[in-house]
Amino acid sequence: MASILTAAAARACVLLAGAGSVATGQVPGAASPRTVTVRMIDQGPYGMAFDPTRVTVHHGDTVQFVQAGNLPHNVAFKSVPTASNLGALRVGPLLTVRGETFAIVIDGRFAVGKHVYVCPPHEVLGMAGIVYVVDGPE
Ligand SMILES: [Cu+2]
Repeated sequence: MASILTAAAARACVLLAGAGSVATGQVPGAASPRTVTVRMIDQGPYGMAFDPTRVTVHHGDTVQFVQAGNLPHNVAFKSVPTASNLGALRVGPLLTVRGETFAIVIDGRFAVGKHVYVCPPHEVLGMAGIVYVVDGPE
């Protein structure tokens, strides 16, 4: 009797585990956090660029900037929604070594909307980008 109950309980656990993995991976609108990579490159029409120039993210996602060039680059937010409160995130560190990264978690400091940033040393060359923060499913 006891062994039958144990087997039934084990089957129930397997079913629950299966349902859990489906829920986190497949249900539309329940996307798990993503990491979006933006490369800082010494290329593009004006010599310096963020690649891609525009990314769209949800709260919980991470935007990871990667130094992929030879000149120092950084990220400074220039125009953000009024409700955003970036604090110390407003100006990131200067990345000087190829492969160096700077990751930003899109948390409550970021309001929904358009966040325009530049690389201050190369702003005059058009090195700029946009992080769009959206809610809900893509
Ligand atoms: Cu730059």
